Amino acid sequence: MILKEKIAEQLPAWRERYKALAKEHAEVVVDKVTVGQVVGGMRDIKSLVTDISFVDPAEGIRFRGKSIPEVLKQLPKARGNKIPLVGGLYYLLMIGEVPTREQAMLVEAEWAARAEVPDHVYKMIRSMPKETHPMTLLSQAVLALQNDSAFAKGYHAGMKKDVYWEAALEDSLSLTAKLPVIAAFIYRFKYFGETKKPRYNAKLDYGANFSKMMGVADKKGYAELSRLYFILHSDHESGNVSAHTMHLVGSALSDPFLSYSAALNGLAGPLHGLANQECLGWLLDVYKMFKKVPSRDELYKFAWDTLNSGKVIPGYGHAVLRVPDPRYTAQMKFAKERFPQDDLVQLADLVFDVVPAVLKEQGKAKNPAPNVDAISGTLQYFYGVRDFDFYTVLFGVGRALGVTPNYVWARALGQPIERPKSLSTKMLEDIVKASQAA
Ligand code: CMX
Repeated sequence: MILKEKIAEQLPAWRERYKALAKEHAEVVVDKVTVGQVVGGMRDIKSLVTDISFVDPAEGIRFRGKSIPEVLKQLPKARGNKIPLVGGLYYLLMIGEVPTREQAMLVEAEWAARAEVPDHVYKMIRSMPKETHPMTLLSQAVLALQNDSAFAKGYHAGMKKDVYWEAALEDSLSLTAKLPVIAAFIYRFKYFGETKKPRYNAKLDYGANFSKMMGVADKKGYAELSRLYFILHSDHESGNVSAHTMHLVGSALSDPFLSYSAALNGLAGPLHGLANQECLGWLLDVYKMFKKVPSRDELYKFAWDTLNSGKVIPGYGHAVLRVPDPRYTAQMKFAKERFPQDDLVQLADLVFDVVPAVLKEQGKAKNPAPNVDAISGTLQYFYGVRDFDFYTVLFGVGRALGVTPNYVWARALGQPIERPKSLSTKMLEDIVKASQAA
């Protein structure tokens, strides 16, 4: 299998580098940690290692060193498409090289071979109460896949540590292959009452399959959007809640299914992945209130009313980024190239003009610029996917593409169980007193 061969080729050199850091340079100081960071969500503490992606506060995400525009330009595309194959992105994240079209297609074929979802997963979803949140269904479905985990089986059969990554890769391919099928089933089942299993067509790529299984009207347009969406949502370093959860749970040698189900539960939080359902809700509230795209002054007042009522403006701000998120920019470009006249796209554009100024005036948000969620729901809405609570499920399909390469490499490099140290409030106060006395 292409990914296995390529990782095996690279592994000895990576292991040497990693071992040297752990054994020979363990005492070198990386950073200092302040009280503000300890009580402030560990913001910016440099304590995770990943070579898959890096978020530059002034530039945004780079996947294996490549910016979003570079990724979208350089990764191979299927004939007649403008957005790259998702299989190419997975290859890039796993291997660190831009694949040929043929290599990307080999990854697509690995997915097609593993896309069948066991019956008990469908049964489990069908048996849940109708009002269950789709993220709950997705997370449960991933857990339900766990009994087939090659990693769990291998571990209990005495698998050697230096081949953990091979079983992790097998599970990662199986998980990422099944996620779009499960997501599409949840969509058709929850909102349309359909119970039949979606069928993955080995002749179509990941994006086209997802579009077909979702049953949207414009299959070609939605396939392009799906490719873009999954690529953009794949990875954002290791410190965000979903990626960090995957890393943390995986560090206990929980298999990729157990770890990703946990990650999805973090993604379901309103300050993380759930924000994309709230963003579109806010835009639609604006639109309903004015019954059209409002004037700048009207929008300015609406934004202030939101802040004055104690709410945040969803889709704006970021824990790390200090510029407009390039994932926002790429999606806005997609919308403007394809449906610039759409009222919600125009409204989202106006929000981009008005809201950063409002947030600056308010003076709280460190970054008044849009993040990935400020536009992603608008694009789904255009193609007829209008059940907001489903949007985080889409994020859940995409995020697996980034966190599973991290999982595979964490096992390949033998990363240890994570265990930061805790302090009591009194201990922190004593540290403050001692620093004041000094
Ligand atoms: N609207 C109103 N206030 C905002 C704001 C926004 N969009 N963004 C930040 N602020 C406020 C914070 O609530 C905080 O206020 P308090 O001091 O009263 O608690 C203050 O500005 C400072 O926050 P920050 O350091 O700039 O931002 P954080 O790192 O604490 O939080 C985020 C980042 C994304 C949670 C925050 O900007 C937010 O709530 N944005 C809206 C929700 C959203 O879009 N989430 C999607 C995140 C995307 C992702 O997960 O990838």
